[in-house]
Amino acid sequence: MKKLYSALMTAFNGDDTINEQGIREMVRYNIDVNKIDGLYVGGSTGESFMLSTEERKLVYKIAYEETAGKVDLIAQVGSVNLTEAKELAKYAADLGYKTISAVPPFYYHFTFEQIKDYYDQILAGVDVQLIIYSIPALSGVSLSLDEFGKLFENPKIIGVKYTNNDFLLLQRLRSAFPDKKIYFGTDEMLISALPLGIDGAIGSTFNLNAKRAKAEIAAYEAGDMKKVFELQDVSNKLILALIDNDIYPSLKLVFEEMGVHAGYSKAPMSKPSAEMKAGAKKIYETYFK
Ligand code: SI3
Repeated sequence: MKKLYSALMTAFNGDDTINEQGIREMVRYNIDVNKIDGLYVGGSTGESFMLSTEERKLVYKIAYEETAGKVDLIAQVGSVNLTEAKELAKYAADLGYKTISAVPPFYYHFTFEQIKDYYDQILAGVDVQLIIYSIPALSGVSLSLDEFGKLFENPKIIGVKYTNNDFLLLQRLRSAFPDKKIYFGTDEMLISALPLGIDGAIGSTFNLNAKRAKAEIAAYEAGDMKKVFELQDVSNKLILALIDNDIYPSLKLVFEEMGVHAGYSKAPMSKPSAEMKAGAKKIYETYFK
């Protein structure tokens, strides 16, 4: 059975401090209403690369407490600062996380040997499994099939969160590594990834749109491709409307329309304008009412 994970957002107050209550409300919505299989904590959607080490730890802690073992949790610990990544991995493991994830080290165009060493160092001495976070469009780091193979030689590396539109590489990964987990991360292209044997999907829009995405997966598993197309078509209209309205703040604004107090995004992300609020209200009324 393919799994669906929401990439948890971080709620901020108007002064860019962490809004703990907002995070708790989003976790609860994902568990109680979305019936989600799990949460990806501290990724791009969580605006994590703009947080301090202590703030990243706080988000892991809130998610861990609020889920209370009810759903799977994955803590994204990657950082260009390897010391921070190792500290976060240890913190998450000590809290009780069984799975972590890490974006490759970015910005300095590290060699593959340096990237491999980064993963091995993160995993040394912590009793967790790891999912590589591959998101070349944002990290600037593209891994080849051969390089994935070398990283997968570490038995603690159990798979990849694949936010990449290279479907040839996705198919080759599936064929070459049938025992590794592949979670797809481009929500608007789920329809194209399903036939390639993914183990599930992790994404930002599932915070709001999990029911439709789960129905799409169920239709795919039942062989009803017409329904798969129809559901993806509605999802894509929704996702493109969110992107046009500035996706992370807008996901939170739509949550507010649903009565979930998701707070703000952190500067330099935008605080909502009147126009964005009107856009989010329209998205809510069109796709969720
Ligand atoms: O939080 C995370 O790390 C993610 O899950 C990232 C996820 O792959 C999202 N990508 C980004 C860059 O945010 C997608 O869910 C994305 O928002 C969605 O497909 C809309 O383009």
